[in-house]
Amino acid sequence: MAQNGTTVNGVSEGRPAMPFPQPVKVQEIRHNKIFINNEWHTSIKGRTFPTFNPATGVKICDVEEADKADVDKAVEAAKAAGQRTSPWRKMDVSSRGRLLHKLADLIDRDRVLLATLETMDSGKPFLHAFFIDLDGSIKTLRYFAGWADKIHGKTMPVDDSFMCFTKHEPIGVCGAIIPWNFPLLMFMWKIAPALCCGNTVVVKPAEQTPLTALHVGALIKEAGFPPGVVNIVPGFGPTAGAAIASHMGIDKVAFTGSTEVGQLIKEAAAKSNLKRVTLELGGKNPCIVFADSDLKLAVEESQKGAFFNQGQCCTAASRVFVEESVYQEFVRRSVESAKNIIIGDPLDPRTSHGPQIDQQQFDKILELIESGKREGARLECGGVAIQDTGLFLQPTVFSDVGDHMRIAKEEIFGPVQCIFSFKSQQEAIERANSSEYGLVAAVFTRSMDRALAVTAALETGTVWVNCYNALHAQAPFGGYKMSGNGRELGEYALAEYSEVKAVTIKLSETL
Ligand code: NAD
Ligand code: NW8
Repeated sequence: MAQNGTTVNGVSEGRPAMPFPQPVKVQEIRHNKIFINNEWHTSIKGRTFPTFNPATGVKICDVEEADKADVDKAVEAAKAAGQRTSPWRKMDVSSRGRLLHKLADLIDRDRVLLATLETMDSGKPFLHAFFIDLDGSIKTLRYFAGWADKIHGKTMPVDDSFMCFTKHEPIGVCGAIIPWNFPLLMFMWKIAPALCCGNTVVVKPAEQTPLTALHVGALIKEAGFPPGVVNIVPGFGPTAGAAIASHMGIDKVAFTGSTEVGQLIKEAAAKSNLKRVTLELGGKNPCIVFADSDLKLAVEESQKGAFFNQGQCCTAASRVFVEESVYQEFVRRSVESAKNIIIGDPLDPRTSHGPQIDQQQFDKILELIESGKREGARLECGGVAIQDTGLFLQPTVFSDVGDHMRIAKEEIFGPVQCIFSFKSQQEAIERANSSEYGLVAAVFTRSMDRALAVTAALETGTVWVNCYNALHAQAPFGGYKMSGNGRELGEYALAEYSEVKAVTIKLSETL
């Protein structure tokens, strides 16, 4: 199955000159239970669920299945650990930062094992897991570790007879519901800001990919976090996930996943205790390529944007708008390059494209590809499964896509790049913005004036100029419109995990 060609996601440029890291042989899965109070628990109902390797279809292991009663137990532990007089709340805030750094050290120590587990459970290529997911996870932890002793309030000048200041306090118990596309990285995006602000957490990994989060449970204990600060409840959405969203003892919930479930979460939060909600949902992200751009760069970056992680990214570059005069050339180069992507065993370091996560997603993608063909888009390459290989799909490029087609409007969450042609800047902006989503956008041009003008007009939470998927722990990430509420990463994330207390003191003496 492996063919020669370029890699899709830029890992090749970033590789050190030393030999590639190799996955380890995993003989047995050590952590497959519910993690509460720094201890491993079996499910109260006595149930387990299997987790599969999407590259082979083989079951990796069974995992203890958390349901509402197990979530209740985890919330009790988190509540106790976050009490005002608890070790976690009384801890010197710099020590909180040191614990987060210690966790980052342990993740770095177990990096090869964690990358291997991530690849086995999610199907993403091992080198991507090693260089992107592990790197991003460690950077996220270290970035928020640095904030732990810098969560400052402000002093407000009022009139002479009052002293008025704010304190930023933890919200309390924070629930987190994690998707399967970046299981470890999304776990860190949730727990790192929550913990640096002094909260405690109850986290539900996706049912498809619980293994790396559970290994990190063991590392959280080893790092020395007090019991109950982090609790992990592997299980399904409608049971464990819904129990978190509607729990009266959870003060905030952070969710990454589908728009439909995002709506359910907000509804459950409203109907229970009005818990705070942050949502990272989907996107139908536009990438605008002007004729004055570096075309080689634009082809490469937009392709990485479309196919990275088998297209299973909320940031996927799924609508590429190319200026008319370079459109044919852009399509030709994109197709040539898409045909060279190395598809194969995700544990093989040469592989840059693995399987889709499960049969349901696979079927949904093929159905959308069929709709694209039916509605008259031009299938340039791919569009089919790789024979007899389960969940592997060929990177697919459609040209001549019309804005009214389903593939132009719906999130596909698979390796499908849709290329459109445009005539004017104004037209490109209007078409880019004509979506209910507003997560990210990219602009390719050599003119910085144009880049800034277009950036100002785009209705998205992130705009990348002459790059794609350029995420950093320091920069806020989140959606406009139906792509979500709130921001993760960066200083902005701290506001999502803090309550603000205004203190006003009447002064009896003024001079
Ligand atoms: P999903 O939204 O169902 O799953 C995400 C998480 O939510 C999982 O942990 C799941 O167990 C949980 N969940 C599911 N139902 C729930 C409920 N009723 N209450 C609380 N939690 C619940 O996503 P999916 O079904 O795995 O994928 C469907 C589509 O969602 C994909 O095709 C894609 O379009 C989108 N998606 C987006 C992202 C993203 O990063 N934004 C990630 C995964 C999926
Ligand atoms: C957090 C994340 C990153 C990082 C680097 C490179 C390529 C792709 C992604 C990425 C801190 C520091 C670095 C990526 C990750 C998640 C999504 C989409 C792309 N993240 N990266 Cl949803």
